[in-house]
Amino acid sequence: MNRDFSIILLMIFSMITWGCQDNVAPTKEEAVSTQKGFPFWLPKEKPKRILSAAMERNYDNYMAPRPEDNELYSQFKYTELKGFDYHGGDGTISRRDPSKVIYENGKYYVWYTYRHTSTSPKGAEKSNDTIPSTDWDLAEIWYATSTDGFTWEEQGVAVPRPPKPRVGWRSVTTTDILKWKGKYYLYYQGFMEASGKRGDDCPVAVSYADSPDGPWTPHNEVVIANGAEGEWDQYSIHDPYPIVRDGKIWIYYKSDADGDPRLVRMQGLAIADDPLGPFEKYPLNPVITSGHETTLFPFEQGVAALVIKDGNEHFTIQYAPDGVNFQIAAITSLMPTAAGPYVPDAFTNTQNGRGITWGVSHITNATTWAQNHAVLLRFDCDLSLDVNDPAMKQHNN
Ligand code: AAL
Repeated sequence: MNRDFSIILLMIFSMITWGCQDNVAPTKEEAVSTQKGFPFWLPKEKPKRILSAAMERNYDNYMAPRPEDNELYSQFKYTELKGFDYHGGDGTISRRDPSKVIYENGKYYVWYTYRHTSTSPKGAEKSNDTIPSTDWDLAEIWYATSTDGFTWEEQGVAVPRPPKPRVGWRSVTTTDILKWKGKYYLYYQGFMEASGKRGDDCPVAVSYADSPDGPWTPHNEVVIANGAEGEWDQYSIHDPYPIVRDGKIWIYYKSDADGDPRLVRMQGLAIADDPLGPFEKYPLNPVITSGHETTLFPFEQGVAALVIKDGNEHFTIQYAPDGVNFQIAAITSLMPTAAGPYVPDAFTNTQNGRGITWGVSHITNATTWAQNHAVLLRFDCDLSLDVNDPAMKQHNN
């Protein structure tokens, strides 16, 4: 090897070594002691130095400073479900607003709003006894079962529209399931008028059964009523979503402005000792200022919420250690609409919620404001604390 070549090799080696040394992370003490600019990596713990507002927020507002370490951050994957017919997508059949998925009798169950009408929705003006105003008008609650969460067998009606003037005679929609002391309860919106003609100002009704296959007995009484005039939930109680917490039934719900420009969609909570009520509304309602349909699940000692479209904090995942004081834990995108997750510990009164990895959501074909029809989809995500936990693993695919 000639001398010049050896010198070049030595220079290259020194440059590499120098570069490596430069990339060695300083200790925490070194990072704290220097105020000369932020290190290029993101320390897990908030540095004890003056931070910009954005960096302060990055440590204070989320569950971890990097989404990769944030257990409440996830992206979402969608898969078409097998087993549902939509009549060529002509808008005469719709399935939307699925419940949580539960696992009983060796299979998964999901309930949803099912509309099968002679025409697609035509808006409030043109609606009548057989023509729906919106996608969720003239609907019933149907259910389906599956052994793998991808291929479903539609089982038929669970809750039909009751005769007029009972609650829900015009439409029963947007249901969710509770299992309590061996019995099953479906909570749903009971329309007394077509959607679009103030029928959306509806309260919550409930039916109960000894088996998830029914038969379902309607309670025939409003179980969560609209708020008094001027209250945030005066117009509607939508998207009832029960979980069991502190030994009681906690139902989160959405209220809607229904055209009142002073109001926005927000989410509140009502709590009862008995599934048929009385439900007491939480005094600090609303507890979530954003989002559309409600989707929540026990997470560690608290409750996590998928907060999708609508409101300043849309497309966030939020967490409340006490189930009521929610903070933004993560910001994400393409979140599942009207998600009904598989929540193994929704009714176990857990103080150590394990999270979710999949569920059923819907997607709408919004050709007009009235919406042509909606389709159920499977979503997968990683919002689970431990996918290897036997309770999660048992039924996860
Ligand atoms: C949904 C839900 C409620 C509304 C309508 C049908 O996605 O928020 O159910 O009433 O839209």
